[in-house]
Amino acid sequence: MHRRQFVLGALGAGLTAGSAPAFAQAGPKECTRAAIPFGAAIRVDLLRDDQEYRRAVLGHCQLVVGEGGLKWFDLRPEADKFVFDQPDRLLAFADANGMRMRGHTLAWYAAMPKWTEAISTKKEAERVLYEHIDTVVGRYKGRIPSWDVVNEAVSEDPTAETPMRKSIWQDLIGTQHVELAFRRTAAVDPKAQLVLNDFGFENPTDRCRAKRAAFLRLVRNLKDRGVPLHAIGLQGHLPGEQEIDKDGISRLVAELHGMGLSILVTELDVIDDKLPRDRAIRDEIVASRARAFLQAIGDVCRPEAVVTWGITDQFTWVPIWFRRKDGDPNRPLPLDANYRPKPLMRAIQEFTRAKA
Ligand code: 9MR
Repeated sequence: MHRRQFVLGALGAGLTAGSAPAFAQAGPKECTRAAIPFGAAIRVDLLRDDQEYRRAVLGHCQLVVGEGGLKWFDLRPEADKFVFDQPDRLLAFADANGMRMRGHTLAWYAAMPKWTEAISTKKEAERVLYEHIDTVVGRYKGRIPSWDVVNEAVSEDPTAETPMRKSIWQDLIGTQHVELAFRRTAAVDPKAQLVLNDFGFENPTDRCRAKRAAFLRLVRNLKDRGVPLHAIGLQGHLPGEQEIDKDGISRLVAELHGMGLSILVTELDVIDDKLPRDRAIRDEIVASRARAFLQAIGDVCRPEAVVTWGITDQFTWVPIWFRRKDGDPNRPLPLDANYRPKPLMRAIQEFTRAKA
């Protein structure tokens, strides 16, 4: 048997790799009971250089998103130069294997190239943002069906006076940059699903409560103004040591669903720097956090996709910021460093499979 079929068969996934998901623009009338597409953030060089990695992606994923590649500092090393090599290769891989690729991201505070620091007026910021959206979304029109148009626009610690995060866009254009980015993207690719993506919603803390409230205010305002916003990306970088606020998440999803928005889980992983060293115990806690988070969403309306931010513990952003003090490698993802499925993978499979 082909390894890919074997992996899928063994894990009993509801969807085969290669059955490409569609992305909704209008909000779901009914919440789906069908199998939910699973995907992961990809480092495209590894697809070429690491056969085990490639097989894992082929075996498990129905959709992919570049962990980098479409970020400004990758795409635009200089003001007048676009480098499409990484996203072109990832899209070719997705197309060749019947997967869908999501686009991440068009307007973000981070991963900006140095030259953008010289942008100093609202007019110039708008011009450069529009040029970016026209060029990038235009290039992939009809081929990248879902975009994280704006990423992490709301502050990590929002107050009534300062709900938005500092960024080149916020500083020069103001909160209106969100609306401008969505409208421009819709004008370039009217069929694409346009997503507002953010994190930090899921714990029973004042900070998360404030984040949910500020996020909802922004979304409501966008919807009231008729902005073409179709879905919300809940990233799901879950702090392993904290409980999931199931009511808080369910209420957030109910409000968003009530506004006709679809939900996607876009960057799931569990940050394990403060969890016990024992790997078996740690893996169970990681899985249980993800299960609680997914369940809190699914109890209201099952998400359109579940995407983890990487597929194997061997390649993850987590140690950049959350390296463990005891030196043991982080274990935030569904497959361990040797590509063996962990309890997190089983939790995701149970959640994503079709409901009777
Ligand atoms: O995992 C990504 C890492 O490789 C990049 O260096 C970093 C900066 O571009 O971004 C990381 O991905 C982030 C994502 O784009 C947005 N949400 C938080 C992710 C983890 O930091």
